[in-house]
Amino acid sequence: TETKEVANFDAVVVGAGFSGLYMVYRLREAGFSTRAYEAGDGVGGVWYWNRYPGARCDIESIYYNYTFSDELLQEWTWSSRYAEQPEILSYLNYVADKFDLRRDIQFKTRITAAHYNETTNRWQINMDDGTSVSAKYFITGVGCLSAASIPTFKGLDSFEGDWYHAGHWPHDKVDFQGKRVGVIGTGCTGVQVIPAIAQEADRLMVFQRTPQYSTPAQNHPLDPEFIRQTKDNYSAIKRQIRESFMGTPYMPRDRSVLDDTPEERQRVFEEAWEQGGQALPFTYKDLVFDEAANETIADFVRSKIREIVVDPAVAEKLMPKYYFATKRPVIDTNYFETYNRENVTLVDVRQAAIQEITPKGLRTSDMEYELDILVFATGYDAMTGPLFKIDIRGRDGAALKEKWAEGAQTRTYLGIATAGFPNFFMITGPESPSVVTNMLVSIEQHVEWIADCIQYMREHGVETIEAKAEAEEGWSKHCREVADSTLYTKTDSWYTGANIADKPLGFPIYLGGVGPYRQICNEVADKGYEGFSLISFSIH
Ligand code: NA7
Repeated sequence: TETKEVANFDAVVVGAGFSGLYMVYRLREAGFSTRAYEAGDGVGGVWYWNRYPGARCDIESIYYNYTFSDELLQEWTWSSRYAEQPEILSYLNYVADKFDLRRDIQFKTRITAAHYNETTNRWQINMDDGTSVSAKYFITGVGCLSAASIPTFKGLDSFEGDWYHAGHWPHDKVDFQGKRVGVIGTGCTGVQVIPAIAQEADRLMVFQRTPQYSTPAQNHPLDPEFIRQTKDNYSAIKRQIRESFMGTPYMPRDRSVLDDTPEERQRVFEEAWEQGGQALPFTYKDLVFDEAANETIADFVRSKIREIVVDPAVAEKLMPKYYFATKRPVIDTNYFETYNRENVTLVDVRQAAIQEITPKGLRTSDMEYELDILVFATGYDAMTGPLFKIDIRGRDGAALKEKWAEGAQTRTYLGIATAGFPNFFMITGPESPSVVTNMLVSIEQHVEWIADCIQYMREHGVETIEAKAEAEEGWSKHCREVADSTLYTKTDSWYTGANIADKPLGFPIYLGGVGPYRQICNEVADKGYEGFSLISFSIH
């Protein structure tokens, strides 16, 4: 189809979630013409789309917000320890209003392609409405978990009931009353949606393939005194979370689990269980490095599941076997308790696999289950998935997708840039620490680093910046080495790409922590963007 070029910008940003909104703000403040394109009809990104019942953040709300504006920090107050999706979405709308961001965002428009033009040194960006714009900088804020994965089950088209993927939930409330509901998947999403649906539906069938470790969120309303203290001390807290491993003020205790007696361990684990949230993985320093250390905590969680779940046969089906915390640790409210409800059935689809979706429901190799509603909590094509939905082409028309298909899953420099793609920046890209951390800390750091870089280029008359092939090779190798020193790479998950058929396996996440990572990025910038080629205007 013919495209019509309508405008030129300094920068085009993909998405109006946490990343895109802040990128627009920073670039506008710095005086660059910027336009963000967003497929949804409102701001929020994943928090706009994930409206399923029970959707909640797994990072404590008080640290899951922007920190760039003191005024904003003081004005906004979260209601509970872990914020629910509607509250997070209200926050994002509040931010968009406060900083008048919507005027630089075009909603209901999806970017379909971005091609680098080597003659003009500009990006040509095409939209799904047939229009096209050009920009000097192309910046993606597409999120890491925004490309929904729906397994290709035979017969889904024939299903006579309603079906939804959790990440594309309808805006109108789904009514589960009196319905027979099936949920496929017991990852973080399944663990949140299952207890919520169980309270409403007539019957709930959970189709579980891999049992999950999940520990109590111990969610509660926030105490006004705690809020006041936190707000009063936010600059110190901010420093702490920026220097931390995970982007929260918590650090793993500097002690090996194997140095404690079994009784002492039990006491420490119990205490962390009561504290809830992400306390358990932080009880000892070696839990994700050493198999024997990991087994102690894995055993503890399994014993808790046996305690909670009344029917021993159901409890046995729920026993997780992978290394604890080598998938993103899941926290819940009444997840295992839900299996004690009379209206809930756990179906082990590892033992009898799902064969097809039928007009009336779902058939496993040994049974047919009649369903009115089917919910896919089947996850995402993480990290690269959202980028690959756009046809991104750099020098010589080379596609990003093809570049990253060769041998390794990804190759980036710092998770921000990739060789062959000048003036292209990824916010929370593959091989950055983002997805294993508090995304907000990673997002702010990336946005600020990118905005500073673009300002540096303006000040120094630099036309293009591009990662050097050897720099990205070094970074990808470093990421892999750090990952290989842990147990993470020994578990199949969306981290490794094992959850998506035909996806090359890898480990495209930097596990060195947000603090050390920030230092590395700052050093690169301080050395005049070491590892990048900077090409200036040539005046003849
Ligand atoms: P996850 O963590 O990838 O979980 C997806 C779940 O769906 C998981 O239990 C999968 O089982 C299951 N699944 C996927 N495909 C199938 C098929 N074909 N049959 C049966 N079961 C299947 O995604 P979430 O959305 O829960 O969470 C993603 C992240 O979002 C989360 O970590 C937070 O950071 C936010 P499997 O384990 O593959 O056997």
